[in-house]
Amino acid sequence: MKPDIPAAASFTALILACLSTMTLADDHGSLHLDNVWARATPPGASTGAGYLTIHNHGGDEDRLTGASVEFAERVEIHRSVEEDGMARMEKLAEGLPVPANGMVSLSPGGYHLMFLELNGQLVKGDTHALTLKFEQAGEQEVTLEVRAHDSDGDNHHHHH
Ligand SMILES: [Cu+2]
Repeated sequence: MKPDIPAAASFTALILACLSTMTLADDHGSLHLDNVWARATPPGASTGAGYLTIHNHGGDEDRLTGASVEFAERVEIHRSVEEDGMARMEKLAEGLPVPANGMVSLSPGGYHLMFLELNGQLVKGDTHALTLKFEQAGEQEVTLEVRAHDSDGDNHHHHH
């Protein structure tokens, strides 16, 4: 009689159960990406802006380090700042931190994705793939929706 065999088997089963639970919970890493949109651009525009909300349900800080799209040559992470009454933008060379158990919003007047050297116009109602690069979560692909130029992005806010 070997009483430790059933014990070992149930221990293995327990480990597998834990692993599969973790895999389900970790579907998109610890990140939840929400309200992903870009402003429609006028004909001939060479740049555009994109926005989203990044929720981090994990206990570790992550960092948005870059992004790519098919409709522009380059994507930079920018912040709008006001200095001496003048609005200007600065590039976040170190990326954008996403706090543990927290969130960060990219929205008009603040942080945004800057699409540079557009290959075509961003037309209201169109959707495009957006690949975001995170230090911890790696590459995450989401769908970006083009909204009216004056959209404030709140119309489609999604609660979870
Ligand atoms: Cu910008």
